[in-house]
This record gives sequence, structure tokens and C-alpha cells, in this order.
Amino acid sequence: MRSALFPRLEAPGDDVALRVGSEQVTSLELAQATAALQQRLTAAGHPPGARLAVWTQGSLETAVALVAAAAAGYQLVPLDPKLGPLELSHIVNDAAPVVALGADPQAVAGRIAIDTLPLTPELRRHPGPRPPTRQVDDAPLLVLYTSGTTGLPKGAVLTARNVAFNLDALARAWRWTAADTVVHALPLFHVHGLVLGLFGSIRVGGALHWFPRFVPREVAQALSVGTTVFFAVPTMYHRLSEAAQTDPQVVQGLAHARLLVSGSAALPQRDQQRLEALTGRRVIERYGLTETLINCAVRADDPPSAGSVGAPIDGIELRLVDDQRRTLEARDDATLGEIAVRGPHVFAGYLNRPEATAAVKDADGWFFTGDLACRKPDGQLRIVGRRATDLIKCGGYKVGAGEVEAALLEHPSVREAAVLGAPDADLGERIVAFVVLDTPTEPQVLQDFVASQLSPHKRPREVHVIAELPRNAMGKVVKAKLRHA
Ligand code: MLC
Ligand code: AMP
Repeated sequence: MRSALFPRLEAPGDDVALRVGSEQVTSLELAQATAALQQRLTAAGHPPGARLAVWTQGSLETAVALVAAAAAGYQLVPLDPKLGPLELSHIVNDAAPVVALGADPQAVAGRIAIDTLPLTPELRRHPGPRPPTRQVDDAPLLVLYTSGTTGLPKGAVLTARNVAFNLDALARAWRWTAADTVVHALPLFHVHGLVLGLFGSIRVGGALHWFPRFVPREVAQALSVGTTVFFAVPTMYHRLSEAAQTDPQVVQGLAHARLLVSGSAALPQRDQQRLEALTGRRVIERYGLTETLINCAVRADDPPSAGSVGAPIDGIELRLVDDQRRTLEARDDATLGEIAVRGPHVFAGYLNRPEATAAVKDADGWFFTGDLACRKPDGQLRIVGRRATDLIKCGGYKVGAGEVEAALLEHPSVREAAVLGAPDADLGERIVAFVVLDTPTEPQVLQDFVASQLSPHKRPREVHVIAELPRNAMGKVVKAKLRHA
């Protein structure tokens, strides 16, 4: 394994590393930003190793700051700038970052007590001595907040080695090189857009063309120039396949890309087939989690295999296990087991949550994903579902039903709430809430209320008012009955 996390920043030049809108940044500018950020933070009493929150605004400066702070040796807590007050105060208390990069001081004033550091273009136009950049070590690089079935989000701690190992394995699987430009329109506060899209491009040596907003036609145009690789969630492929029906430019862009990769949720066969009929191209899938990064990937030269997320990436161990965590050897594409993985990509643990870590990672280093799959005779996996029905994947975002229920219960007119995921052709699953009210309230008011308390993508897309929640003899809500209500 190469020793620097971002080798190109050790000998930077005028090669383009990032493009956002009409602006672009070279690797030399990234290296300069790395040195400048380190200098400014150290002068403020925060040497490398300190934990920084990053407000991931939709700007080029955000992408520069994420790379620069990582290369300078800081721990990063990337945050959705639209986090609601409940999540924001929880994360800031839990992670205790020393500074908020890129946060609008007015927006955080009164909500949390933290120093802010603005991100300006001057950061990358800062000639001067450049200390060596971060090496691939076992120190924390990222704390990524991820929802669970209950409670508030947990911070998954990923090390530089987790990230570097995973990216190198994916580069081999996809023959991903410096000649590729990755195009994506994903947020920079989750694994998919941040680790694969941004850090991946910088480590592998190519460029990233990032779109802070997803607009099918703009993304397709970017895909039609040069050698391009596209990373997206299934909802984006769904919307592209709709757009491709009437827009030849969308067809052309998708047909031109070297590789179309989908992940973060299951890609429906219907969308795969529609895209193939319109563009002649197949989308390949890869499967991962915040806590493990990517576990399986269809390789660039694998033959098509319906519904497959590929075989385990190089250098990791993967097992299917039964309810007692006993290994299932079957490779019959029928026996169902939970996916467990072990290897240099598995996270260090949840921040401040040893019991939560012990519940998913055993003493031998095996991580239990909660995802259910079958294995084909050639070792490729097909994901069939997940153990926890209270986890919803909406547009590729993981949302805990309990989090949305707790937010609904904060509304003065809500007496009881139950939330579940319903199948949705566009979002994969849409968040549906059932509420019992004390005072009549419009569903839209409750949707907006959740959007104001939590990140807006966690809002229920449907709210049903019912007289009482169905309960079993133990008093537990029976969500299965609501599904058919
Ligand atoms: C809507 N909005 C509201 C609102 N209703 N705001 C306040 N109150 C309300 N009631 C706003 C939203 O904030 C947003 O603003 C806009 O309206 C549209 O919101 P949306 O309807 O939620 O977005 P949508 O168009 O449905 O988004 C689809 C999407 C998005 C696919 C673009 O879901 C997305 O980006 N998904 C990516 C998720 C991802 O990266 N997952 C990776 C997890 S890592 P605005 O201003 O923002 O437009 C992982 C591991 C792995 O899973 O394997 O990869
Ligand atoms: P997150 O916690 O947001 O990182 O989400 C991880 C979860 O996304 C996994 O546990 C899976 O349930 C789901 N996931 C990721 N990639 C895929 C895929 N290709 N197919 C099906 N599910 C996926």
C-alpha cells in the first residue's frame, strides 16, 4: 500500500483534481490549501489530530477543505448543513469538534457553542512551504454519523487505513486510474459521495466533477466528455432512466461513460432494464455500509448477472451466517444468511459507544451487517433484505424509524406515532407515518415539523391519521398491520 493517503499531493502540479460548476482546482492548489489550513488551525491552537466539524455546503471550497483537512492530518466530522436542531446538538455534544469549518457563524450562533472558520478561495492560493501530507495510519480520519433503529445517530470512526485499503481494492476492481474523471451529484457527508467520490478521485489521481445538486441533464452532459465514471444512488438512476425516455442528451451521456456504478441501496431490475434498453449500457452495483465502506463490488470485466452486488473485494473475508452467527457454506443462490465481514476496511468502532460497537463487531473482528443475502456458485452476492425492519433506506439515505417517531412525538398535537418504509419506485422506500392526534392537525404541518427538527430528507412523505395504533398483547405496536392498513 502506498504510504501517503493522497500520493498526488506529495508531488503536486497543474493536473485538475476537482471541478464544480465553471471552477476547477489543481493538485497544486489542493496541496497549498492543505498547508494553509494546517498553518491557520495550528496557529489557532488546533494542531493536526484535532477533530473538526465540516459544514458540507454545496461549494467547491467545501470539497477543497475536506481534502485539505484530511491531508493535513485532522479528524473530520462532515455534517449536512440542513441538520435539524435535535441532530446538530447531539452530534456536536458527542463528537466535541474544536472548530466548525465552513459554517455560517450566524446560522450556528445560539444553537451550538463552537468557533467557526470560513472557507475562502485564498486558502488554495497560498504559496509557501508545504509540510509532508498525511500517511496511511490507524488514527481516526472520519467520524460519520449514521442512523440506527433506535436513538440518535452514532458516529462511526473510520481510520486512514480503512479508507486507503478500500479505495485501492475498488481501483483494482474497476480499473479506476488517473485517466478517469468521476462524475457525481451526491452529498459530501456520507461514504458514497465523500469517501468513494471525493477521496477516491484524489487518491487514485484522476479528477472529480462534482454537482452539489442532482439534475439529470447536467450530469449526463458531464458524462459525455472524456473518460468518465459515474457514482450514484438508485433513485438517481431511476430519474435518469425517466429523463432518457425523452432526452437524447441523457441517453448519449450515459452511453458514453466508461463505467456506471450504483450503490447505497438496491438498484431495481426495472430501472436496470429500462436503462439498458435506452442506452445499451448496464449499471454495475457495489454494496457497502458506513461502518465497513464497500464490501462487495461487481468488477469492470464481470459478465452481467441480474441483481448481483458482486463478490467480496480483494483482501477481505465475508461469510453468510444464521441467527446464531454460525457460518453457512451454501453457494446455491437460495440459502439466506446475514452478511458478516472482516478485514482492514472495518471501522474502529462507534464514538463513545462501546456497547453499540460490541453489538455489531465481535472479539475476532467480524462485523455483522444486518443485511440478508444469498451467495451464487461463483461467490457473487445478491442482497435480499435486512434484519431490522425499523431501518428505512430512502433515496439512499438511511433513516431510523425511531428517530422520526421521536421527532413526531415532539409535536404538541401528536399522542402516538409509528413510522415505516413503504416500497417506492423512485426512492426505494418512502417514509410513511401513522399518527394518533390529540388535536386535529394537517399532515403537511407534521411533515414540515419533522423537516424542521431533523434533516429534511428524514421527513415522512405520507402521514396517515388513525384512531389508534394496532398493538399486540404485550402493548407493542404491530407495524405489519399498519402496512396493510
Ligand atoms: C422538501 N424540502 C423541504 C421540505 N420538503 N425542506 C423543508 N421542509 C420540507 N417539508 C427540500 C429538501 O431539503 C431539498 O432541498 C428539496 O426540498 C428536495 O428534497 P427531497 O425531496 O428530499 O430530495 P429528493 O429530490 O427526493 O432527493 C433525491 C436524491 C437524494 C436522490 C437527490 O435523496 C440524495 O441526494 N440521496 C443521496 C443519499 C446518499 O448519498 N446516500 C449515501 C449513504 S452512504 P434542496 O435545497 O437540498 O434541494 C451508504 C454506504 C454506501 O449508504 O454503500 O454507499
Ligand atoms: P448506510 O448506513 O447509510 O451506510 O447504509 C448501509 C446500508 O445500505 C447497507 O446496510 C445496505 O442495507 C444498504 N446498501 C448499500 N449498498 C447496497 C446495494 N448495492 N444493494 C442493496 N443495499 C445496499
